[in-house]
Amino acid sequence: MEKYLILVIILMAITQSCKQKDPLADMKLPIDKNATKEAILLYNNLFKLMDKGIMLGHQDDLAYGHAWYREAGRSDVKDVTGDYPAVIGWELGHVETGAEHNLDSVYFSDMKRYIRETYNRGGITTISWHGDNIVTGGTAWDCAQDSVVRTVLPGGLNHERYMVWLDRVADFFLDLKDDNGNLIPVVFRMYHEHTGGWFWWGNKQCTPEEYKQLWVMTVEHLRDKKNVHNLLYAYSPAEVKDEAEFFERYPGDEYVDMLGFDCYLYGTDSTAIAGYQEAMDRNLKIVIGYAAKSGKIPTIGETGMESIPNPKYFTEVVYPVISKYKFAWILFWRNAWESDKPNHYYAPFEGQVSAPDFKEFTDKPDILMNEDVRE
Ligand code: BMA
Repeated sequence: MEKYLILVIILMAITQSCKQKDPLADMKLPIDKNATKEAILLYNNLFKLMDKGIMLGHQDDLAYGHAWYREAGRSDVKDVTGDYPAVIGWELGHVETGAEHNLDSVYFSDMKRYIRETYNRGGITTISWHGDNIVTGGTAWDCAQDSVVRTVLPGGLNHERYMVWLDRVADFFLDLKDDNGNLIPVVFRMYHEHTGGWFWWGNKQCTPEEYKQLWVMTVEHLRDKKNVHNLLYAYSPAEVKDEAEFFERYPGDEYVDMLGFDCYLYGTDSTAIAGYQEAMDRNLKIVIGYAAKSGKIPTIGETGMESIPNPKYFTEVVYPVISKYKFAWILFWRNAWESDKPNHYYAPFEGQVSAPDFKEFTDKPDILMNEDVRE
């Protein structure tokens, strides 16, 4: 009897330790049911972090800043605040053509290294893609035609060639390895701002059905054909007027992990500010409302004010709106190198008029920087 009891206790202990060994058992799964362990952890961590605050993101943060290019360890955000952003955005445009660097002169080999550095520091990577127009060979903004999307869909004239482009995109993701050789999980925010008409995948360039097919085809190609399992997929239209517009081209819950929108402040007067705050508020409500219903993660895909002439933009324009909500991150657009585009920056650098305000903004307990999300 005693022996039997001991055996039962040992068995119970083994069962318990097996349970403890599988941290993924109770976790939510992203749309990719074969997602890597690291992608599942990232996905679940994003839900958890929303209780802690809103992560600060910055595009191209480690590659260059307003007054520098390719300096190891440097970041305009870090220069001003003492810490890196929690989220760093990168841009894939031109990877599809096999180029060595993207359309903003960031080498893909450097980008992979920056992504690894970010991952090692506990930060998060999100990736956009201004892919070229495959029909004309022009840029993503070459959108005079209304047939590009149609021709890359199955059966279309450019379908096979476009699959080669997607293969190159897949190869990039499959080459994101950590120090142990495991794939680094990242967010892919593809075919963004499609509710506007300025990209070849925009709302004047294809029908809602064609856009949805483009999205589904891309997910299925990367995930199912190329076995890319380290991605979360983010849907991020330009700011919309209402839910109907947000969802007119939505590919469906089975194809999207995160919901966001892009929204910029143009102008310095009070009418422009009020309009921006109203648009941010309206879009946050739509995204957060639907994310709660469908189990998705809400974000702000892109925002900012070019050149930040308003010295209180961060604490008085942005913060009062965003602090009312819980969502994963707010990403400010890139700080172009001054000899390239001198006025094109969205986070301050040292000495810039909004730098003290940005520091105050990032010091708020509910705005999360890299150190705040490090495990
Ligand atoms: C745009 C601008 C461009 C840039 C593109 C892709 O919004 O910043 O200068 O080439 O994004 O990063």
